[in-house]
Amino acid sequence: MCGVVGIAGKSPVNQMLFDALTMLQHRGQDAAGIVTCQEGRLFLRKDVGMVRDVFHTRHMRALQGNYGIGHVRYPTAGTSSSAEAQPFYVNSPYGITLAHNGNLTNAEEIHDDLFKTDLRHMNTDSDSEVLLNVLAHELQKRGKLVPTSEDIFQAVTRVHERCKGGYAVVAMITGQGLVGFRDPNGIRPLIYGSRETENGMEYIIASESVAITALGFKVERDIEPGEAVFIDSDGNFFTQQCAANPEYRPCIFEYVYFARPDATIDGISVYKARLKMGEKLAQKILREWGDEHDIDVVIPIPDTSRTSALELANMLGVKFREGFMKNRYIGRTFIMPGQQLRKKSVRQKLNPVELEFQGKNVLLVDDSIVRGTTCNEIIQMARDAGAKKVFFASAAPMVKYPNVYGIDMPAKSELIASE
Ligand code: PIN
Repeated sequence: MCGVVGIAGKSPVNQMLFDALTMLQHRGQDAAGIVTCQEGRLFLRKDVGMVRDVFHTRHMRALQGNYGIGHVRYPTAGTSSSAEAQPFYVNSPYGITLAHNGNLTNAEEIHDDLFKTDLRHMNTDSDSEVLLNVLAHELQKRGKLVPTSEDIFQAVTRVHERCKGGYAVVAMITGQGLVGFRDPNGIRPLIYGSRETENGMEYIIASESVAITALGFKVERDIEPGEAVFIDSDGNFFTQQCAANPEYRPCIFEYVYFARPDATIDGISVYKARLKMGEKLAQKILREWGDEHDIDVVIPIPDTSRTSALELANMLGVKFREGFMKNRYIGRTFIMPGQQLRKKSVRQKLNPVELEFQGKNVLLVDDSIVRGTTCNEIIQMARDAGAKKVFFASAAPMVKYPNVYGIDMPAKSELIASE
């Protein structure tokens, strides 16, 4: 998963983009990048690392201009180099830069087409570079010196026809404007906001509403599945539905653990969704075990599951206790590649408060169970801390099939619920 942001401003956007990426840091801690545009010149800084480590004062100073886009990346197979950090750039037509969150499921096929029929070279294995080249090719075909909003929307329509999968995209067309669009199923989130300044209206497009509100912009609304928005270089705002058959099919993992709880996606509060997951889980426990259950205490696996575990405990009328303390200086475990590393990092990340376990029947709640490896480790930790019985529950439903739309997930055979 990744985080994207784009700002069409009336004053320099470097600090705003930095702040927005910091608000989206939870979506990817592997690499970060910003590109800005001033008088037809692009200024780019991207590298592996967290936002605060990638952008030093000298980089920030160099990121000049009132328009720009940014990206935070989380690692998936084959993306660990700084060359694959985003935004990506293609020089023709106009000079286009693009930041993408999601995953194309037909990237290989398009990659071949782009070379054979469109004679386009790609320098990485990233599907985002494929997406950028499709957009560039479709804009080029229109052959305009200055593209109109109609040209841009037509090009996005062609992107929807050619690209399959999940994508939320922000792109900057040098000297022409800022574009944002979402796949026809709205799999990945994208939302925009605005604010009035003394120089005129400014616009922001971002993966999550938190990046909009924290910067003092007003949330306008989510970009619809298949819709594109375009803000031209004068700050005029255009929008159009570009998909033939848009159909809303969002990714549940945004609500389960990906997005920040204070975000609202497609009108649904992530926090509220997590409370509801806790409520559903409580109903299931009561349905299957009745009031006779012997749970003494509900303990969340921090951080994401807290909201669900709290509501679950309330509904069961059982104590909610913080039994695991988290080392906040260690990154999110699911973004760490390799089983061994993941296992080690669980022990480094979570430490039990023993008195909450000693002699008790504990119900541990995580946001989801994917491979089931970290929960084994956590169950062992609870036993070692002196728990009498350990129950383990997942706030999310069983994960039976891999998610191919941009969530880092193992093959079906590695999913504990696959059988
Ligand atoms: C927690 C994210 N969450 C923790 C991701 C582990 C499943 N795992 C999915 C649980 S947080 S496993 O957002 O990083 O805080 O079942 O694959 O072992």
